Amino acid sequence: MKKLALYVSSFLMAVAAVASSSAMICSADNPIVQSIYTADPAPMVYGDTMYVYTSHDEDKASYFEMRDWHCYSTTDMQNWTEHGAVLGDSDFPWAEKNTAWAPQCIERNGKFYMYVPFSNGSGGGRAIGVAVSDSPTGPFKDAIGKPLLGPNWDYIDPTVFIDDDGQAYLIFGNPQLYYVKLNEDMISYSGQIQKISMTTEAFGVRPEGDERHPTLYEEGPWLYKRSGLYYLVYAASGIPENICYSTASSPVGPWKYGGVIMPRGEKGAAFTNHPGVCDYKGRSYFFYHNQRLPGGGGFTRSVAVEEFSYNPDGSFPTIHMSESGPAQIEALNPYKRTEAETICFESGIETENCSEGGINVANIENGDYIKVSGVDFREGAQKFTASVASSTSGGTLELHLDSKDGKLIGSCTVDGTGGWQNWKTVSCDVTGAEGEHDLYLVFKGGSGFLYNIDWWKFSSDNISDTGGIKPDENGYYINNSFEAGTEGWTSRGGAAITSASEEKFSGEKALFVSGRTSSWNGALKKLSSDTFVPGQKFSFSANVMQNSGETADISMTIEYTDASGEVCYPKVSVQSVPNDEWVHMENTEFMIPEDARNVSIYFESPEGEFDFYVDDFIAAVPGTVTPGPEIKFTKGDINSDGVRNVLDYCLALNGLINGFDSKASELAADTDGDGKAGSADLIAMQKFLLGIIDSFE
Ligand code: FUB
Repeated sequence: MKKLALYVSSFLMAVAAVASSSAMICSADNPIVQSIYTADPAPMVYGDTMYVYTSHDEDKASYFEMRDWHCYSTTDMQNWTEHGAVLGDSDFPWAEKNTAWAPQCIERNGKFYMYVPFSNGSGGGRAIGVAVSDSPTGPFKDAIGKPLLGPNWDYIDPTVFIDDDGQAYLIFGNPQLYYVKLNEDMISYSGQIQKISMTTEAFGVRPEGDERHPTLYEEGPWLYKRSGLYYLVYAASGIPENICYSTASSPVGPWKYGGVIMPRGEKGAAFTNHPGVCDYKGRSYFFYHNQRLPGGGGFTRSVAVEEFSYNPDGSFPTIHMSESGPAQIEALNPYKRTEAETICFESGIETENCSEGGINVANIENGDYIKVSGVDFREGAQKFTASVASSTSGGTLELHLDSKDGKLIGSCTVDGTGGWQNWKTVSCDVTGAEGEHDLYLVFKGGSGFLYNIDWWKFSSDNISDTGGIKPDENGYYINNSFEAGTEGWTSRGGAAITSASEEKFSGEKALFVSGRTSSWNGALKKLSSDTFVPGQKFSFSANVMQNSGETADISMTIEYTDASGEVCYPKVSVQSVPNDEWVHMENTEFMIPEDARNVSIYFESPEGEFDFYVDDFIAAVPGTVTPGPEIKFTKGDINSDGVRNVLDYCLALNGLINGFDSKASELAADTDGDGKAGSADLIAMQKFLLGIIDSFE
């Protein structure tokens, strides 16, 4: 018990402070979990989702009373969905109970490996176990039935990292840091456990340092690589802890001390801290813990997160604890089923395992509420449906916008269902929910527990069950005429985007794209994956014109991020646009690639920086042909230069192989007028050029 005794004595002063701390009133969105106390965050991005694994401090704990690890996920960095306890001390028969400290999870070859520290059940100190699952949200199982590492009093806080060459490393320890090379199976290792050199160059000078702690390093290492540099971020400086970092050109050092990231003395800080660093959707996030929840203290901690940007030289900025957390990355779609345990902030509720699978919200009492941040009701919701259960006589579920006392948009009566896990759906009408708002589910009723909720969703006549737009009677999902504004189109690069009346194909206005300083500048619109589902085909079309004085190409292009994180730019349609003429561009069968995310469509001209106009942009079901200007063409004159010669033959041949530049070229190449250009048309062109025929009639 040497290590435990040391920990206890170091923490005595802090414990005294905890005991005297009073509950704080907390009404913000950080910490990210309010239903239980969480600590030691370990973020992991898998697919398009950010997961965070946490340890779990028991309510009213007076030491590290920790029995299980929980998992939460988000796709917007404000609303977190709880996945419950995914692994616990009862899953490791060899471990001493109630000693479940800081975890980390990593994916390899479709399996998820969680590394967790315990006290060894048969003595000798701490030990590190490994559990495995087929899913990031568990269930995880002890992979080897014994400690992977240990026992040894130093062995806590494993961080796991797989380098570009496939070698996996586990780094761990307090106060000495160790590393070991994991085998590809991730549940065994090769070679000896190595000590990392604890020099002050590597980890800074601890002013009041002793034999065991000559450097700032304390515990909680977090290893990763960014732009060829390895980072080790860790809790430092003794009690209370701050967060510092070191960098190296190899995953095991030699390390060079980098400085303090999160200082001591932050409002609501606990005497420990613990980092987790992760990039997600092009942004960087720093996870840590504090004691900011009501009832919080050194042993009742809470995980929080901040967004940050690295300095240009790759060093860390100073990061402070905030109550608001990061900006929401994207709005929540309320027309898709949302798990009730998807929460930005809540008051009073608990969660539990649901008989239908997953988790449900429970222990709801009068006045409790859940805040869901940034919900986009778009043109307006008409109905709300929720799956509820109640062993008592239920209550009312009120829907408010922007605050728990804000505008009431609907109120659902929940009756008893005969059991806390007897699920029934209830619905109510909704009025006045348009555009983007924070949604508050406010629970009202008598005394005691009222009802449980498993999931909820809104509906509208215009929106499909998957949350996408329903096509109108013409098959159109989007029909932008630009009469009333830019209709969701935004600037790409430095271009100015306005709804202007100087030129238009139909109506009074068109989208005017001006002020371009580069050929890739233009106009862009985001395509929601709820409607524009990857792997499905759509028809995209628009009318475009330019008056640069010359004929020039205008292109309609999709921009998306693929599964490997690369940004791709497939062309939907490219048209050669004569000066001062409206031209129709159309691709009636464009497939959005299966692995596409963050999909946008944009117009640009690869040939210059001239202004151009777009009118009647339509996105529709596949095969939809849309109206455009009458196309002028002469059979056999593929480049519309007024003469029919060998160049036209070459352009027709190229068009058949690689696709035509414009609809006019394609129509001109269809010399027999059978609706498609083909080899018979090429033969006819040869005959024409050889003088065997003198017309294509
Ligand atoms: O949560 C228990 C211990 O406290 C962790 O293992 C340390 O990193 C510190 O956060």
